[in-house]
Amino acid sequence: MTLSIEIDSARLLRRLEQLAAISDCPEPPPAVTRVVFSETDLRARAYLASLYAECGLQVRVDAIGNTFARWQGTQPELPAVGTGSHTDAIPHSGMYDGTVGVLGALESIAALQAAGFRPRRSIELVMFTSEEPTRFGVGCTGSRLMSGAMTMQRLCELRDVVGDNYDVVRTRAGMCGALEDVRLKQDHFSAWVELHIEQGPELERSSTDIGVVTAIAAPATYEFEVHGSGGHAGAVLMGGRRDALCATAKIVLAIEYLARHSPSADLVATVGQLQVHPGAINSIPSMVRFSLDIRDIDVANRDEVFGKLAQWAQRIANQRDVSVDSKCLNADPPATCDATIVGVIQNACRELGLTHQNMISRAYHDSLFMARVAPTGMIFIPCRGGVSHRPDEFSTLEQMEKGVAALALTLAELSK
Ligand code: HGY
Ligand code: MN
Ligand code: MN
Repeated sequence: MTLSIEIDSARLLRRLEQLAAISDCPEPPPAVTRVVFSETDLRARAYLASLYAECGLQVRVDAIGNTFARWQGTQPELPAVGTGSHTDAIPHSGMYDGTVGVLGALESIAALQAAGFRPRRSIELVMFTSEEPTRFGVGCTGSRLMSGAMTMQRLCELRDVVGDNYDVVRTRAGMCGALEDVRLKQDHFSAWVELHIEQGPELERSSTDIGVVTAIAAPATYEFEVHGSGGHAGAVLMGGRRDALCATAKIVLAIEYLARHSPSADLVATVGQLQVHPGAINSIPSMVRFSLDIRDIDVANRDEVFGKLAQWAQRIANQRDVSVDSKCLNADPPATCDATIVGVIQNACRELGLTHQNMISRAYHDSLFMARVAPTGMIFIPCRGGVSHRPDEFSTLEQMEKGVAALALTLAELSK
């Protein structure tokens, strides 16, 4: 049966804008800040709950806030087809990252309902808790716990910037229930598909409508600490200093050098956070803590480059008579998308007359972990200039409409 899919993209945009207005960012939308378990995050969740009800979806929220909005199929006992993404947003970011995959999936479901489609397998729209690492230093805690990629013990070791542990923060935010119940049964989903903006320039460059993701890069996050001796900025002459910040500066440039000269062009390394102690104008830095986000589609190369940069860091520390330590927060393998799901997405594009190309995802997503519990695929839409994690992140209504339609036909095929 050829489904005639009508996407209400004006409603999608309206909802994206309403969600973007629920933000802690001092700048107005489209700049967005929405950190997990903040009061703003809870307001966004309440807004989304009102939308799920409009589609007649049955909603379940697990112990850490992963939200499952279910369109019951005619055979509800069968493993469901899953789709969705996240709505938390890093500080000063954009209004499309993650949200297109949640509100777009809602539009896909509404279009299928309007077209008279009845799924045999239930379709579950998932809004993951905490895809971004902003608060706890590790991303995708919702899908990690769901897929078993992270243990409850490890989750409860995570601390936020004020030192509160994850379990305390989630309980205070009103998330209740046993953490052990977050883990999905192995056959909970028969298939998983996430719609997301590309967060890169390839689709726009090749003027292609849809990116069919074949693999998701392997992310790793480390925390470095450099310790020197500090002291008075006026009294300690240059020769007698063990300046933690100057040593760190050399280490950060070494990281950039090694990433730029890596054998694999897919290797990327970023120092995004850096704290200086004591942080006084007239005191020599005695300790610097900084983050390292390092990724590659080739996990062996990622780990080899990390090993090299740890050696270089030690050498710089020795030369400067300071100490350097690093702690791994996460080091995940890449994920390969399921060939059958890739084929279903490609067929949906063909049926809709959409141009499409296979590609890898350099950003990570909850699908990186959902691939451990279900055959997984991702649908990318172009974003202007490839920009993301910035307020000027943007996709056109037409680009979103094509992505939502491709998702709708994909969900129909997987759930029929
Ligand atoms: O960092 C990422 O790749 C994702 O946007 N959280
Ligand atoms: Mn993001
Ligand atoms: Mn995202």
